[in-house]
Amino acid sequence: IILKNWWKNSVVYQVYPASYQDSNGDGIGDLPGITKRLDYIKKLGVDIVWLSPIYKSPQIDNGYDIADYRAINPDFGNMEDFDELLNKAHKLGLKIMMDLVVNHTSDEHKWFQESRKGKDNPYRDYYIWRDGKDDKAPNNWGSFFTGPAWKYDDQTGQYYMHLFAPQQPDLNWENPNVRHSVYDMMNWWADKGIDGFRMDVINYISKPNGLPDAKKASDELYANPEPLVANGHRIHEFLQEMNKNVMSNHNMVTVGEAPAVTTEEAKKYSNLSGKELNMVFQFEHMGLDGNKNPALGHWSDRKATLTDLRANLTKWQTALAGEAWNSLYWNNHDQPRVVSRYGNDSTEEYRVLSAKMLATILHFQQGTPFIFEGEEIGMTNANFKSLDDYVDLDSINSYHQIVDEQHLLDGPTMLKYLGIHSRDNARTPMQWDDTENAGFSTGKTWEHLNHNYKQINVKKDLANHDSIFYYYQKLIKLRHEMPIITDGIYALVDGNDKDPDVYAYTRKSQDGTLLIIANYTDKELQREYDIPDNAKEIISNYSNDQGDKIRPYEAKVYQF
Ligand code: TEU
Ligand code: CA
Repeated sequence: IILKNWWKNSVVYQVYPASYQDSNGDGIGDLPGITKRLDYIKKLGVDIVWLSPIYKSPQIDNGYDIADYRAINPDFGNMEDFDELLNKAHKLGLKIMMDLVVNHTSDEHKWFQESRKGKDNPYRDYYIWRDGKDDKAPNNWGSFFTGPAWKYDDQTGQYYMHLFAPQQPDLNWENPNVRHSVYDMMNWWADKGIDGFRMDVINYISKPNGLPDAKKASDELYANPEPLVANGHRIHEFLQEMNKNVMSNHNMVTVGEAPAVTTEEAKKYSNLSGKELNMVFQFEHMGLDGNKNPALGHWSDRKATLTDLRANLTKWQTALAGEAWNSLYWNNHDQPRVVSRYGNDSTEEYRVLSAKMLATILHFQQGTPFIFEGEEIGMTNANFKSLDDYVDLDSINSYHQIVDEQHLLDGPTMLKYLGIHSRDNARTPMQWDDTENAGFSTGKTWEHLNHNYKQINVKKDLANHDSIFYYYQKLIKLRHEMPIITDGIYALVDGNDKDPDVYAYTRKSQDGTLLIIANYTDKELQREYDIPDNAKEIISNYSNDQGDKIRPYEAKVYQF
């Protein structure tokens, strides 16, 4: 039988293929490697595996630049390897969620190769081509990866739009042929048996009529197009059309990556009526530690306060309740490691405690939790010391723009900020054991390992019953067993919105109450909450509960 809304009490595990497990010694993770590790993923207890892009790609942006949507990147294997992965996953009861990157393609995609040939090529209109204005780009937009959002192409004397790298031209969603080509491709994967899609920057696909200039601050080289391209005027029409053509004909789960999405917009995207997506990734809780100067974006060493973080999570919990569905995440391949970011990785004791504390805060909320590879063992930021250690184009471009071109920061400061926020922090190879290259590969790895793999690895966590791994395993099991974690109404404990140090909230349903208490600090605190005598502690990162005394990073959940 097919359970309706099965994704509501599911937990997703994200695999970044290049960094998970190398099977042939070339230093790059691959599909046979992932297949080999599915038993491990099953042991954690998750329901769905989201694979970051595995398609044929020149890998300018690690696969988010797709050259062929129906072929596997040769470094990762071939289609038989994929079929094997899918088969084994299904045998284990795991679902496979594919990454769908359709705001843009690679410039090596055959649609773009055709498109750039001539103004009357049948694929011309698959992309966004415009004449320049007075020998300059058609508008003032900047790319999210620095530089302008337009590239001049000699062959036809026009510019094409690229919100990301120049090798990632934006598709023209105004063209119905583009839309139906995408739906056909999605159906092709669905017919193959995959179980869902994570949709890359899906809320950027509808561009504004006339492509007007965006507002630009005086110290910015280009204007940020995000306010104009996020949640554009035709976005809901496009997603409803996609839903009609694809999702409604298959039993699948969808999550849209949606930067700059508000709760009001999210209620449309992920409405329980099911006309568009099942849920979106919102970004507000990832923006709380950004730089106050917009020209510096997220490059900063500011810490997010609990007050801001809690206010944001609470806003999303309450605004969507009963109307739409939340995704819940601390990490992904674009974000620094949460234990370094919102937790404390300065000592082994605090690393373990704070990783569990953050997991507790997230996993008792309403929504579908996403775990990024390595999060379940508390992997930390790599904090590379030299620019040469970085691979991510956004990190390298940003360094050159901010330090060399704009002189907004000196080199050492920018390096410090890269150590805190670079996407490479998430992308270091998975730490399986304490042997050479952490058991990830026998060859030279495409991205440096985190130096701490001898202390932090899967083997060690599996051998210790108090490990972060087993804590995550328990959180997932509780979600599967207790409907209240899926259905319960979320509320902050009275007055907790003013507590700078402790996060305390409840979930309530006809099954009773859950009270979640989490100390966000390394201080020992004293707090009194109303807890009936018959309350049972269902999970904690400390043994021997001490009641009103809440120890550093202590997290505990009572049921009554
Ligand atoms: O990320 C989109 C992304 O990084 C956004 O956060 C964007 O940079 C932001 O809106 C700017 O304010 C996705 C993928 O997750 C990422 O790995 C890709 O590099 C990117 O799209 C392009 O495909
Ligand atoms: Ca390999």
